[in-house]
Amino acid sequence: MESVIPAVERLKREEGDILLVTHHNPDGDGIGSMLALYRFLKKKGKNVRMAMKDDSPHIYDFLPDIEKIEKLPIQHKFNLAVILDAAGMYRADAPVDAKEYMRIDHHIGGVFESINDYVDPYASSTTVVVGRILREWDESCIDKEIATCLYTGLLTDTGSFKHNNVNEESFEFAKYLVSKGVDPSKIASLVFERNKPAVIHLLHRVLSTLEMDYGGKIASLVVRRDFIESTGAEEEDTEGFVNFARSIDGVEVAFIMIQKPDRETWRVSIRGKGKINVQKIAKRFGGGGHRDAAGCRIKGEEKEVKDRLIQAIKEEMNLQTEEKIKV
Ligand SMILES: [Mn+2]
Repeated sequence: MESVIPAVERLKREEGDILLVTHHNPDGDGIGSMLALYRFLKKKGKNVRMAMKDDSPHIYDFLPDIEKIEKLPIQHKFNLAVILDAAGMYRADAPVDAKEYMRIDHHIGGVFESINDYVDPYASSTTVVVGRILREWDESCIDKEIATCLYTGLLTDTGSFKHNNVNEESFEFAKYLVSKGVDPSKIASLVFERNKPAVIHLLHRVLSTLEMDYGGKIASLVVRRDFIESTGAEEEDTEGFVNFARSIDGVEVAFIMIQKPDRETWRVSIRGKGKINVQKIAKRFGGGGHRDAAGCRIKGEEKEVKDRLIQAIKEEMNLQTEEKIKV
């Protein structure tokens, strides 16, 4: 029987070599969806490889086949290249040479790579989309290892089932994966409870920079370069720190400014809590993202950059409040 999902038909048909890739600075969803699809395609006898530009964060080192992920760029022309969990091939951040491209994802908008793309912005993770593909194709091939990769993407992209992208399908899918042998408690512990002491020392220093503005509606944190250097942590260890600012009662917008090694560029992550669309704030500085999570890069002195951000957030809050009143 023919599948109703074009991506399934396209992958079934492919007899040549396939490359799976994910975005740079890879996360649990990008890595999990790539590994799950890889293992499944191998079982189907396909000639498949995986690659990405950056190293995987150490918290995902327990995922099966993670050691088989190669580094981009690869000097080879593939028949088909599939990018997972990204708004387009450009997000690989390295050249990928193939006769044909395909995108499997859950981001809003993005690049159309081919008629075989499978993008559902309502899916809470890319692993949900990959799960639909695998179940449609051959459920009997989904083993405990594949289910573990799929669950890890679901768990991390929903912020442990806390974000506003969680829906009925998230729990149905989780239930299905548990029926395939997934151990939710073990995975949560492997992903979230293996911090190095240096990360907690870094967090301690970052939390001491907490500032509240605009009557407690804006909370900010700063990661200065010397915090990272003196604690022996890595820049990627700051992932999620912004959520401490966001968690404060009354905060509507939280942001964290991370100083890059050149000391004049700041990578900014902005988080909302449903009230304010933070994507619009990031866009003012040439960045982008989602409604509740966005980012951008700004150059300048710490104080000057922070003031510009707070000014932009205040303006955007007033604008968006006015819009709501008009409606
Ligand atoms: Mn994702």
